[in-house]
Amino acid sequence: MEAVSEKKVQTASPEMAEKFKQTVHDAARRFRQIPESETIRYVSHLDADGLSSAAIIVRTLIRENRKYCLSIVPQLTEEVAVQLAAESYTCYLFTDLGTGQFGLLKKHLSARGKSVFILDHHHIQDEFEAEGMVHVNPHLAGIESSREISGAGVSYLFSKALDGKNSDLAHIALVGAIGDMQEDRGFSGFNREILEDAKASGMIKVITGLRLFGVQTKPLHKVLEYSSEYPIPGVTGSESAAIQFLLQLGILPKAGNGWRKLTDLTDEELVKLATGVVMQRIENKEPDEIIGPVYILKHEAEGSPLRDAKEFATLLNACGRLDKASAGIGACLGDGKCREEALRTLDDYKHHISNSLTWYENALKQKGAGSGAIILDNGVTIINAEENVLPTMIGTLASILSKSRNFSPGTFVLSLARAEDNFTKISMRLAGEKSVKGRFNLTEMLTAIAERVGGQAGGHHEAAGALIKTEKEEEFIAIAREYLAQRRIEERVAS
Ligand SMILES: [Mn+2]
Repeated sequence: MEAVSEKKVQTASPEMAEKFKQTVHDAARRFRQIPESETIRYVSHLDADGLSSAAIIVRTLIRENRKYCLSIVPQLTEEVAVQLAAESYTCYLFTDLGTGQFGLLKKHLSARGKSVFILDHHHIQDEFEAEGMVHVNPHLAGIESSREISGAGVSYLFSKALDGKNSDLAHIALVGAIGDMQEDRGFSGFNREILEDAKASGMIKVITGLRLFGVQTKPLHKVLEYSSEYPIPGVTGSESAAIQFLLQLGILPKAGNGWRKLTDLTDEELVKLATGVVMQRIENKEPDEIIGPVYILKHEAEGSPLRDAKEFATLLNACGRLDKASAGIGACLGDGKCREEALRTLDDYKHHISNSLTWYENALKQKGAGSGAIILDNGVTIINAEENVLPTMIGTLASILSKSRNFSPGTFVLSLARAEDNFTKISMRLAGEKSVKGRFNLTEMLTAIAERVGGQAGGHHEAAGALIKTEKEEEFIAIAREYLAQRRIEERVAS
């Protein structure tokens, strides 16, 4: 198994790509004009993409002999912008955020004579250009696809424009893109170009195999049991069925006293397994979509969660959400101590996930449908976890639930949890296949709802987040129920 199937994907026209690259090079040119004596005030986003961006930029700044001061934030709120403005720095750099807060940065930083660099890929807002502000974003060149480049990808192109030697950081940009769910059985657009750089620098190896999560770390039968992205009928969801399935294929799930991992299988067994899995999925529309490219970080140890780029992205997510951002950044850059801490954080993260799922199941059982904590309308689920789930984990909970079989395709999943300073964090996802998801722009929808209670939203087509005042929760929920019910009616009429 070697060749990776090329997928037909919508990509930017050569003119758009050229235009975007020009803005990257202009940004690098203007960045070089900053005197070396200046300390760069650098802010990045807390998710896997934001931390990957930070790893790339930190390494770049060190190589450029630049002093910097880094903060990782979950959201770039007005409070954060005000705090930053009060600091004595004159040059600010933002990655994987800033586009959605362009107006805020203009008002608080640029208006005070500070120079601002934004390297981002989120949707542009009404305000996107100003004197003294350097704004790099593919959308500004008309590139609308959310799969072509991540925040880390934009950071990487900027880094490479500063110095070609930085092409050895390309693999980190791919981890960021995977974290932002841009990989879909292959990369497209700039991401594909970045993949070529990563292969050329020897950091990444692409193999064709079963696209199962946890192959480096979990026992094989567990990996099959938990294959929720590509379910295997009669196998996924049951540990005993997974073991039985392996035995039927003539693959021993155990070696001695220990469970075997996918990485322990012989080539012959791998073929048997791949064939068996595809046959088991034969009723599915695309039974073989479970086979595709797998990205191996060659310099990481076999059996480590850091070796599979997808697992690495999860590890970064864990670090960001559990306040260990610097461990995640260090792990990207190969620091031993950071690696260990990041791996411990990944274990903690798994506990947090299982705790929040337990909370959800109990809340469902105890109070039933229609209670304050969980509202199950037709096609709309609203979960208000209040203080029971960390605000940084509420998006993960919504994602997991939206992928579970308990929600019919097209169900909107909204989850709320209390954050600091009387704010409530909201996450929005949509259950169902990609084809269902393509019909809605969740960020647009959540923005419409949140703005009616004075809140702020951002994100992507398929995953959106918002922040509102906690006192507005009830009002928000009422508006959301009405708005989403209406959208479902319109959708039914249109389709
Ligand atoms: Mn991003």
